[in-house]
Amino acid sequence: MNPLRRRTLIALLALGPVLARAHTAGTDTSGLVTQTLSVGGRVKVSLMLSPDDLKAYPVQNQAEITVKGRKGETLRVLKGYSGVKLIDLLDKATLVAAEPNDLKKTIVVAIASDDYKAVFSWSELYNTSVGEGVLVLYAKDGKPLADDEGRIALISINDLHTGPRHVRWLKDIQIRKID
Ligand SMILES: Nc1nc2c(c(=O)[nH]1)N[C@H]1C(S)=C(S)[C@@H](COP(=O)(O)O)O[C@H]1N2
Ligand SMILES: [Mo]
Repeated sequence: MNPLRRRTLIALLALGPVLARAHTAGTDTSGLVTQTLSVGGRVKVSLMLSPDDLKAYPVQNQAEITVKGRKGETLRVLKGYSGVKLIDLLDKATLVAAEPNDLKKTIVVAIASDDYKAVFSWSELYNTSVGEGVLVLYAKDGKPLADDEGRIALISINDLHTGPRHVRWLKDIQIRKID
């Protein structure tokens, strides 16, 4: 291989991890930012919500949320966030349950614009203390969320490790029923 091609190859290899971590601070994530959140699937009324629309629901102010990674390490501390409970949005959309046991088979998928997904079960949301702490975030210190998180994000604050279900650039909430 000639030296030039070799240098190009090395440069590209060096860039790999940078591209893989494109969502981290300092990189341009403006292309991933979502301006609206849809709620659809097994609901009576589909919703399309902007951050302003979310203000119509009871506000949940969180002084401090610690985002923890898989090993329990603190990834970051979110301060001064405002959001709404996911279950308040689901109640507005009204889940479809044709048969009494349908809800126990129902799952709620939070989908981001980079196709990152996190799953909740209906039982977890409505029949455990986790549900109360699943928040759709839309403001920090009263201002819109920054590009590295998007205008709308979701977090499950009662999780042991809050990182994995901190869904940045939240785009869609899909309600599905398993077989
Ligand atoms: N949209 C989106 N959200 C995401 C991810 C992602 O790749 N895309 N990674 C998740 C993972 S695995 C972790 S640990 C946390 C870490 O980032 P944070 O400190 O910004 O929460 O973000 C989560 N949210
Ligand atoms: Mo993670």
